[in-house]
Amino acid sequence: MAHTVLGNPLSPFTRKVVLFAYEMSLDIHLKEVNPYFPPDDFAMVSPLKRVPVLQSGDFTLSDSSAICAYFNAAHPEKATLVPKEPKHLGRALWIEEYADTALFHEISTGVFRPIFINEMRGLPIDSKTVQASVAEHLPPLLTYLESQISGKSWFCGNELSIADLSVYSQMANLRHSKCLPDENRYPYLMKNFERVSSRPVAVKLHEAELLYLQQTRAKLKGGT
Ligand SMILES: N[C@@H](CCC(=O)N[C@@H](CS)C(=O)NCC(=O)O)C(=O)O
Repeated sequence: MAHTVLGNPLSPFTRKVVLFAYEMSLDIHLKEVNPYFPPDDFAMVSPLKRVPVLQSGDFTLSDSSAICAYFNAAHPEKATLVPKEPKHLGRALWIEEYADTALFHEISTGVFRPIFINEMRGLPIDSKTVQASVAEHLPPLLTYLESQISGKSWFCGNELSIADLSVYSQMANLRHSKCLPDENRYPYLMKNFERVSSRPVAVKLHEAELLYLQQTRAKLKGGT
């Protein structure tokens, strides 16, 4: 069955769900919704008015973690991204939570919004906020993540999991902002980022995001 994901290409939570589905080779279609200017009836499908939202036939589900858990349970034959070993499972869900809360908050308020949301609103980049985030607020979070992957290729066990996809999905907005962390300071974390980035599904999605950014900027310039 084809799944429709309502979301935005630059939303890290949408990115997580799309990557998760692509890695599972699920048939999904992204339908663009801007959560800051949502359609009138959006609360009917997303009670918190957030993206992503999954629509599969008459089944609707909000929240990236819930959607990934659903995909995983609905397709047991392809369920490799959520570890089964109890400690790996616990750690994967913890790293996902850390990325979804602490990392999201800092990247969103400290970097992404001061650059891109300002740009969309015709405002100058808030470089002071970006600099403070990159120099002071992000490093402790990145240092923690580095400590969790140090000496390893993947966050949990010896394979790609939802933990890697969750961290990547947040950090991809640092790449769009040209603020990726220094690989000498966070060697294992940045190698993990590169490892996920180079997966065919991530390359495909990144190219689509760059195109989306280009088109959005062209529309802004054209005043449409
Ligand atoms: N816990 C949610 C968070 C989703 C979320 O915060 N999405 C943002 C976009 S990245 C959003 O829709 N924000 C709109 C708002 O907060 O009004 C998830 O994992 O899906």
